[in-house]
Amino acid sequence: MIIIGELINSTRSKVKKAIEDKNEGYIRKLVKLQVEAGANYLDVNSAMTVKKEIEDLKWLIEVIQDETDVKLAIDTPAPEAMEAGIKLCKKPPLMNSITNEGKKEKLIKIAKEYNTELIALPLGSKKGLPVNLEDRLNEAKIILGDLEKEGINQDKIYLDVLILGIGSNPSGGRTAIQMAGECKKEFPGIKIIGGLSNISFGLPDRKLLNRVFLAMMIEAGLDGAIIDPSDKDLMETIIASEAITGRDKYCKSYIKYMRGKK
Ligand code: THG
Repeated sequence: MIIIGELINSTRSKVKKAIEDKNEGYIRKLVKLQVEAGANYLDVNSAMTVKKEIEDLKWLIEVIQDETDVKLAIDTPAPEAMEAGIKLCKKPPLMNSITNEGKKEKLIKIAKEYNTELIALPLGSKKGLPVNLEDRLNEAKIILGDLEKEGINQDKIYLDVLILGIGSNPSGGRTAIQMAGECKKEFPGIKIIGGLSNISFGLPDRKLLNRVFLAMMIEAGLDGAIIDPSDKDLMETIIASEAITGRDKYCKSYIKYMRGKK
């Protein structure tokens, strides 16, 4: 499973405050925590400080890269911020994300220019979020079609299934699970990912919901997840799910992990 650490996000109030206070120590702590827990990418988002998004994003990227070589995922819908961020990255980052909204062309141009990986988020060709499976698959086909037309290699593309909170969207869980299964079949060369913690917005015991959902998504075919890697129960759920679904052949990783714990 490809792990994208979600903790450095300005929608989290402590992170927003750390950005405002230029509290490097707090950001460095979040970097270490996620890298030591096994993150393959670190998501970076400063969009909550809208007016200063670019300036804050640059500051975050400098602080993070001073602490780790792990690749970044730049989490912004704004092409200007995306490009400014990419320019600072020592390794080509993962663009998070490109949708079917108006900024698509600009963002695809940036992806080509800097040869980055990218997350395609299936929404935006029509008003409102694609709540049902059919609309969501349609959005995915449109964006993947455009990326192909532009000559972007499949191995650069991560398709996000779009995960909506079950607190406000009763079908959010099942639609995401079905979407993962369908996309795995329809777009076999493309990695399927999702922002797992979205599922539990506003609900109690979020970690329980997150890890049960993650187990189901792994069975459906998920290749990567935007999660909090410092949640040990969640990481163990991944290891167990990979063993159960046969991705971890003869449970080698599972056994190694459990031996290491003793
Ligand atoms: N797909 C893609 N990118 C994404 C998402 C996605 N980026 C953002 C998000 N979804 C994934 N990251 C988070 C980060 C934080 C939370 C959830 C997902 C979260 N935050 C608390 C909340 O909103 O309740 C913050 C509380 C606080 O500290 O103030 O749950 O789906 N491509």
